[in-house]
Amino acid sequence: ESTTVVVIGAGPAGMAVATLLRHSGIDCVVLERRSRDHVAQRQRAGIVETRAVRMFDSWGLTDRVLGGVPYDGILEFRVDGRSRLVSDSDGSDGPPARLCPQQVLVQKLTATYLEDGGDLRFEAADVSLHDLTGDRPTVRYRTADGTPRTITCDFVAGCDGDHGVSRRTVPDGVLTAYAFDHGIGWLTVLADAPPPAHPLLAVSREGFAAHFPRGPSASRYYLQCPPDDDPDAWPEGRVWDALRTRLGDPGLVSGAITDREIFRLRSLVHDPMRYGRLFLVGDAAHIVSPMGGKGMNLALYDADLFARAVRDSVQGDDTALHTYSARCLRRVWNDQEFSHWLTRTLHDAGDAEPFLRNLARARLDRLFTSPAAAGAFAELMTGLDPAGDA
Ligand code: FAS
Repeated sequence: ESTTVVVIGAGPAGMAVATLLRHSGIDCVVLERRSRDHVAQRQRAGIVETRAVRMFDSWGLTDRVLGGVPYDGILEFRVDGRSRLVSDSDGSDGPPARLCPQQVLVQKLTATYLEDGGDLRFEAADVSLHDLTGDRPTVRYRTADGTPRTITCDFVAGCDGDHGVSRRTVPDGVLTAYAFDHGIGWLTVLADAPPPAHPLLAVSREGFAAHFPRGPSASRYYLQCPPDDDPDAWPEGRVWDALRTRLGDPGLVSGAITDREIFRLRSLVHDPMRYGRLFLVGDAAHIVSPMGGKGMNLALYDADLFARAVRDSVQGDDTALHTYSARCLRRVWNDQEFSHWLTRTLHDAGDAEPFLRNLARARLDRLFTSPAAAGAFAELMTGLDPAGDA
């Protein structure tokens, strides 16, 4: 069996790559280890940033792949209970960002890909990659009933996240990993509770908290906690008490908690994002802390560059394939820096030692009072900053 591209993973990166390739008339096969139901309900990100919306618009796919509602670009900061609204609109033309939960985007990308005749195989087990430095890589896997299958291709798109098989296939010493641990833990809670009027980031001496919309009747909350804290140490009552205190909202309406997990805020970048005919896309190449909402949006950026590069290559021009890694990494580091700046500012402004706390509060004052600082912030929030584009 053979195809042009084998895509490993059917998350945002994999389904964006597959949909854009299919839309370009390029054959590909998607191999996903989990079931369609499992992938369809995995809830994580919630905002498709302005740049990503305009990327889909440039492909003529907005109406088919984007759900949710337009985002008015207003972000609320609450420092010791005092609210300040910051806008991310930079006045440029074109559609705005969208409050589109990640699982809605993945479901719509999947539906679009299948409507266009795409080949998507769920419950593909034991995927392995071979001959990546030759002209025709081979991908092996087992179907759900255990049948071994082999596919030869021109390229492999490693879209299988941070724990996938793609990056692990690259021999030691080829990739350089740049890792950073913020030493901060977040308890993240999904609840059937009314979403806020605007995404809310709250700074308080008790620690950072946030409240984001996740659809018309669901919310995602974050509570800073020790990195090695145990979710069981956070019964419902404690979660809502801490949120009411840190968000400065004694009347916060609660709801049934549908998911909770604790994770460490960490960042990770692998360079280069390519090995032979394997191209790493999204979390398979880089992890960014959720502060600033860049993880999924970087996956969409990589997917766009890779799909365009393959489209050029099948027409005889490999330039974009050769520059893929460097161009993606330029935006990755730009967004890593933004996420790092926001993570440090919003955590130090709360409970860091006094000198760092005053530095962080000075940064927030600058953001709230200087049009130039607000403009730079808006560029970064929307992803429209030129620095990230090679
Ligand atoms: P994914 O991990 O989403 O997808 C990888 C796919 O590959 C999965 O379906 C997996 O099953 C499959 N796979 C893995 N190994 C395989 C194998 N061996 N064979 C076949 N398939 C395999 N990002 C934001 O932009 N904004 C946010 O607000 C935000 N919040 C987040 C909150 C949380 C709690 C978490 C954990 C992440 C958050 N993120 C956020 C980041 C997150 O959305 C990722 O960036 C995004 O899922 C990346 O998409 P993919 O690269 O497709 O990787």
